[in-house]
Amino acid sequence: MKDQEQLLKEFQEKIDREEKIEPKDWMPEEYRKTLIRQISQHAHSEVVGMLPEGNWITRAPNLRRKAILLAKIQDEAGHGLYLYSAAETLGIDRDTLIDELLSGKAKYSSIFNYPALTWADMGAIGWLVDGAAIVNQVALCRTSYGPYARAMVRICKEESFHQRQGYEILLALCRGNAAQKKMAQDSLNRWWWPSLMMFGPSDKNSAHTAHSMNWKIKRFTNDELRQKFVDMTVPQANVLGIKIPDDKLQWNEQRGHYDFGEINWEEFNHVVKGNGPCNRQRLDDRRKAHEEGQWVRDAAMAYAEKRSNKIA
Ligand code: BYC
Repeated sequence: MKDQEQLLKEFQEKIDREEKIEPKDWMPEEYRKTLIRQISQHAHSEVVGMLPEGNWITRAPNLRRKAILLAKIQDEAGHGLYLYSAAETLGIDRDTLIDELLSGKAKYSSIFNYPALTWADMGAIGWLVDGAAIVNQVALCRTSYGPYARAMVRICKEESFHQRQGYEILLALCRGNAAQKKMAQDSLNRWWWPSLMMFGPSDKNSAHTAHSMNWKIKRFTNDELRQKFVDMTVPQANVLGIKIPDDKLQWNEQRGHYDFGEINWEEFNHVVKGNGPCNRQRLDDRRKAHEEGQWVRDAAMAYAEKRSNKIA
């Protein structure tokens, strides 16, 4: 029988060789816990992330926009399901994860605690929020845990369509009349900073980054990904002809990156602690949806039992 030290050594060597860790492989308890935490927070973000856009289905400006928005929101539900399944392979059941979300114990992305006030926000969410999600998730396609990495590959394909549909909404508004362009600008003003916060605390304040990088759960730090997002997004804002609300934003020739202003970390902490503009509403809506969906779960269970009796 191998001792703990030997198991740990072999585990790290496997990760360093870029081999995937699979559900039945030996893994340190901390690795399992970190993954359950991150994957479940990610799954909750996908599910809660349906809410701000869901509010706009009945108010989409035309049938085409409505069909696209519906499809996008359904995709987010699917992403939540892949991710809950990936978390379940680590030995935790879905009911426990959902209870943790509904009781307010589990975190989900801060971004979904901001309100979607205008149609332009559907554009900004697609462009900036899905854009930030892609930057983070493309890196996660190479995460060390097999089921999470495979879920990410599929999610990224859909996410890039989401990002483009958001950008296209804003492009239409920016090519429209003055009021439409103003609406697009206002939306960028409100979503820019919360989008940068999606990448988490700065590296010096990030509790989990060092461990997660060592285990290759995360492939880039929070600040590295945030910088990638800024560098990618500034030229896109220029094409739209709207201004990113940051006076410190400027190209730094020496670094080969954009410099940008300081994030309001007080606001970030406030939102993460449950005190953002929509935290309470989001959880109330999720609880209501869960209660109202009880009959669907009961029906599915009754059907599954009936089928298994027949097979037996
Ligand atoms: N909001 O040590 P850190 C989407 C927490 S949605 C809230 O850096 P880590 C989409 C963090 O959890 C995008 N909490 O942590 C859906 C930790 O708390 P605990 C969701 C945050 O894990 C629909 C503490 O702060 N994407 O795609 O190393 C429509 C310390 O942070 C946030 C993912 O979840 C935040 N923004 O790094 C459109 C991606 N940031 O657990 C789009 C997967 C940090 O100690 N997740 N916290 O209580 C990750 O990549 C990492 O978990 C993070 C944080 C980069 C988010």
